[in-house]
Amino acid sequence: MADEVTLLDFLPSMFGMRVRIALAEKGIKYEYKEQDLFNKSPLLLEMNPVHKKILVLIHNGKPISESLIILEYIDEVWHDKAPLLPSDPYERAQARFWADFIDKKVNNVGRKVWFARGDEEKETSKKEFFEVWKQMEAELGKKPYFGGESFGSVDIALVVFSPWFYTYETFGNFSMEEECPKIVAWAKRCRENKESVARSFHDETNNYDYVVQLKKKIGIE
Ligand code: GS8
Repeated sequence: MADEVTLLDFLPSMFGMRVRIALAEKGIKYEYKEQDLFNKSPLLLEMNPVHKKILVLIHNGKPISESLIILEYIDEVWHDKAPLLPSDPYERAQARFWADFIDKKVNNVGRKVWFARGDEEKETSKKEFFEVWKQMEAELGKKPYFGGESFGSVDIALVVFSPWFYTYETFGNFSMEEECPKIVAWAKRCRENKESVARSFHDETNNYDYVVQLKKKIGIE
């Protein structure tokens, strides 16, 4: 039986982008169903009754949630094509450690930059933001990719934040290139060398507009 794969997704989502990249790396065809997060569909509520969030991968009728878990699921199910996680148990554990760090830290510090009010809060959010990104830069070191010579799961987990650099820079009034040049060069490398990244990279000004709208909706601006 051919695999039936459906994504309940939301185009600007970095979490959605992770899974779109992984599916493209593996060459898996899927049906894309854009979701309205302000008016959730009965299908989304049925498929992710716990968190009620995108994204959800539905594989042959069975739902899986949480982007990093989905990434590993994809790697395990389609293990014969383009491995995403290292096969060595220690390296696998390290890759999971960094993906977890990205989920716990990178997203949060970025949101703080978007939502910071007043000079003091803006300054603190910028400081926290670069503490985390410089940590990622140190982990990258001299390697071309977080996965070493090849693009892997940590690259996927992190590169999805790069279409948001423009939004971070605009709200934070700073330059990623000046503070983290190796990260900017790595993101460019991923986009230039990986069609899976280039194809799922969405318009940076749209992302900015999305955050402007979001701030209005939640009454921050
Ligand atoms: C995050 C999903 C998420 O935040 C993952 O898949 O990795 N840890 C999860 N989804 C957001 C949209 S992307 O910012 C969402 O669905 N929000 C709707 C809501 O919170 O009601």
